[in-house]
Amino acid sequence: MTSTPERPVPPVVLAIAGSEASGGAGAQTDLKTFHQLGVFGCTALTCIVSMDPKAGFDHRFVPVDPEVIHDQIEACAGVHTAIAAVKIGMLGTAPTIDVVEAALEEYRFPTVVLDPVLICKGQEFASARAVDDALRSKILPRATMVTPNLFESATLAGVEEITSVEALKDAAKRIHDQGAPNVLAKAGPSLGTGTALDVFYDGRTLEVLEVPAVGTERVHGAGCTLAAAVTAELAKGATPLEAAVTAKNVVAASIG
Ligand code: PXL
Repeated sequence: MTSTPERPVPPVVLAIAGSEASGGAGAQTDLKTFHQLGVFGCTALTCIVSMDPKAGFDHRFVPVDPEVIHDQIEACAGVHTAIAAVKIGMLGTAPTIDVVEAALEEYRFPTVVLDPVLICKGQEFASARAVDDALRSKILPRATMVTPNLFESATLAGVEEITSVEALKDAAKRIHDQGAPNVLAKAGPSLGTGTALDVFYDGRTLEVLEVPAVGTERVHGAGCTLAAAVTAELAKGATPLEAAVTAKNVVAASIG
């Protein structure tokens, strides 16, 4: 691709994420969001999720062979001369976390956004303590920005549950102290504030970001869209706080 003033080459971003077959979350959502925000997306699939309509839409989860995950990242890094930012979504197993950690070490991508997916649509899919710990110790410190939801914030911060804005602020600080320079701890509509509320913390600035809530339900794929939008905006040169603000507006517009 050649860059011209009329047709500048878009930044390339990589989603290391799971496939969610129905297209409502995961890598499929990431690619749509990347395209919407004018960046070029490529993917390394970590797992295949097929929700089961016969069993309350439970998540049937099949991990991709770690070597194949490695090969996909290698292909993306080889084909594209520069990957401006990486979004990490569902990993789910210890061997997947290990191979992604090794790739982050090898390729030293300049910006890494971690959506620490431990739960989808109310269903905890990776309850194994070892997986939580591996994500916290091996991937979190390599992230430029992390975007946990309430449950994931509680897990990463090591607290029982988060039921107030003050507790969410505290959790964001604890997660920052574990090595993630920018934290966007998401409550969405779940704290009953009548808004979609998230807390941003970068070690100095603590901002409560709110937009009018669209309904009171948690929305499947909203977290993926938010993290993908943050990744796209960072790739285009936004600051982490600017990226968070834009991403919240993108999610609100996509739900409303
Ligand atoms: O929304 C979290 C999520 C992320 N990635 C994949 C998913 C889900 C939830 O269903 O299936 C692949």
